[in-house]
Formats: sequence, structure tokens, C-alpha cells
Amino acid sequence: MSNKDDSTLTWREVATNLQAKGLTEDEIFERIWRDYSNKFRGEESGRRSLKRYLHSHANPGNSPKSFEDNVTEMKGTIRKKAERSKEREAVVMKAATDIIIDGVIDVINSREHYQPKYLEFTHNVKYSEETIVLMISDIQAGTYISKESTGGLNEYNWAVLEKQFDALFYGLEEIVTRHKMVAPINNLHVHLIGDIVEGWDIFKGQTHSIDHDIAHQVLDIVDLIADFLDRTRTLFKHIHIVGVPGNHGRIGRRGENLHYVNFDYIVYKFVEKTLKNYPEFTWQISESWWQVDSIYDYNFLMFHGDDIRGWQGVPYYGIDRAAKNYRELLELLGIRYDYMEIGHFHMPSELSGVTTEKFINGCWPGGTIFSMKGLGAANTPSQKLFAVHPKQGVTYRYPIRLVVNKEEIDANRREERKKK
Ligand SMILES: [Mn+2]
Repeated sequence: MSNKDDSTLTWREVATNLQAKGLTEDEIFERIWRDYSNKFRGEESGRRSLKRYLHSHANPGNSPKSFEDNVTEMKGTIRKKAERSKEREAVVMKAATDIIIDGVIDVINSREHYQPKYLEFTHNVKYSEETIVLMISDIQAGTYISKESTGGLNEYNWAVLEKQFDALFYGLEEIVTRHKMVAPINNLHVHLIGDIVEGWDIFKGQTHSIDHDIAHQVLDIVDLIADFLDRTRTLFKHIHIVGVPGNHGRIGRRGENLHYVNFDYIVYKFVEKTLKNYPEFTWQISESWWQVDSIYDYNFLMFHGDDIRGWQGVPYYGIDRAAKNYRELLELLGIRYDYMEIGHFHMPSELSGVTTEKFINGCWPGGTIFSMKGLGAANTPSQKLFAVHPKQGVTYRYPIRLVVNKEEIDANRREERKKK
């Protein structure tokens, strides 16, 4: 019970006190109406609301609800409301889905049964001739990588390179022979995209990772390329050779000489002279660092790619930007190109674009000490072959893997040494 003087209590407090004393609802009503009727607005409505209040709050025998009780009650109310609304939602969803399904079923049922129109396979397709392009780049002839210095991760030397030329030819032969069964293939375009030789002073200490000096890199690779091209005459009626220089064959520091003062360019010219008596070959080798080769209605732009800045792997944005810049540049000559071919990055890839697809060639040595120690990167040696269709542009593409049996090479060498 309150210690307050009755005159300072509100009628609600008085009602609570009287209820605690055990007075009935009617008795409490009389007392409060007597003392507090002036607190209520209007006689009739005042009486009604006081009665309502007493009935719900001060009803003797019903102890007043605690705050927690009210919260619990409210929770129940809210939960019930939520459940009701969820149920309604589910009903609406189900009804809406049923309407759609009913509609679909009606449409399906109203359709006539499908009558097959094509009962026989008519094999009357005339396959168009296709032209083969073989990208050759990043041979880095003269590179020497020992098994020991790479912890067995790679081994590369001139004997491996010679075997790789066999692998390249066998790969080409198998793919072309297979496709000749469906369509005529008469023309090969060989795109030489630079870094044919490894060089000898491109980076510090390079002389420790070559097994051929630059003179013999040039002389011996000319023989291997000429021999390879000679073999392609067994598969094709006409072979067109296009060449652009790379960065490894340059003479002097970067930018010291013009780009064609480069051993790659010398190798190409040398090969051209070597095979000059064979009418099957046509040559497109100039002092330019870029070339465009036309096959049917398609133009293939090629350059080595060392001017595209990159760090680790293929610089997609740089390549994309170069493609767009070359598009503008070649507009000066009225040349539109459809495909772009580069080497240099040692990571075989094909990048799509709005109008230009870009081909990035693989390399011959695989992981070098530089790539593996510095970047933890190595790729299976490979070169890219693709076919050009008169109407479809570039169709099938193959990586020709240049993986050779190194144990076999070692065994042959041991045999040779024994003979001596
Ligand atoms: Mn390069």
C-alpha cells in the first residue's frame, strides 16, 4: 500500500490500493466516482470508461498483469498475426502458380502433335576448302636449361629443339591429314612471329644459359626451319611464309638500333634464300615490325608483342589496347583486320573481342629459370595451328604439343659417346 496521503494519489493508484484491500469492483467504482468524478469528461462516458477500466485492471481475484505478462501476450498476438499473413501469402502464391500452370497445360493440350519432317539424313553438304595457319614463334633457339639447375623441373638444349621440330611436323601432318578427309586443304600459311633465336646479351648473364653462340644459333636454326618448310611440301601445294622480328634477336640494347637490325630478320631472309628455287613457297618478309596476311576475306595482323607492357602472364588489357590502337593506325592505310597474332608471352591463349580475336602463341623451351624461379610459371611447349574457312573465318584450332622424350635423347647421346 502507498504511504502517500490519499489526496495526492491518482484515481488509478486508489483503485489499485482498494483492489489490494479486497473491495469488489462495484465498491471501488462507488468510491472513485465519489472522489474523482470531476476527473472524467462527461457523466455517462466517464462512468462507462471507469467501469471498463476497473473491469480490465482492478477486477478483484484477477491479479494485475505484470509487464512481462503483457509482453508475452503481445508476442503471441504478433506471432499469430504473422502466421496468418504468411499463410495468406502462401495461398496467394500457390493460386498464382496454379493459374500459370493451368494456362501452360491448356496451351500444350491445344497444340497439334508434332509431325517429323526430316526422316532421312541427306548427306549433301559440300565442304569448303580451308587454309591452315601455323604460328611459329618463341623458339629461343640456343636456350640451355639443365635438369640440375631447375631441380628437374625442365631440361632444354639443342638436341631437344631438333626433336621438337619433328614433333611439330608430325603434329601438323596428323591434324591436316585428318581434316583433308572432309575438305580439301592445299595452302599453308606459316606465321613467324619472332624470338626465333635466344640471342646472347638480352639480359645479364645470358651466356650462362645458352648452348649455341649467336652465330651458330642463326646458322643452325636456318637449317632446321628450312628443313621443316621443305617437309611441309609433302602436305601442301602452296606455302606462304610471313615473318616479323622479336626482341631476343635484336642487336644492341633496346632502342639502340632499328627493329629490323635483328637476327630473326636475318634468319628469315636466310631461309628465303635457301629455299628460293622451290616455287611452292611465297615470302612476305620485310623490314616492318608488323605484317598483315590476307586469307580469303580475312586479314591477320601480326607482331611480336614485346612492346605490350606486362607483368606475370598475359596482359589482357594491354593486348586489348594494342588491338584497338592498331585498328586506328591501320586505318591510315585503309586496312581493316580481323585477327591479331602475337607471341612473346609464352602463354598460349585466345582472347575474344568485339571485332577482333587475338591469338597468343606458346613457346618451345617451356619453363625457363627466369619464369619458374621468378614467377613460378611454366607452360607445356606448344605452337598454335588454326584453320581459316572462306565464310566462317577461323574455325578449328589446335595446340601442337612439342613434348619430346628426353630419356631417348639422353640414351642416343650415350650411344654416340660410346662410339667415339
Ligand atoms: Mn619476346
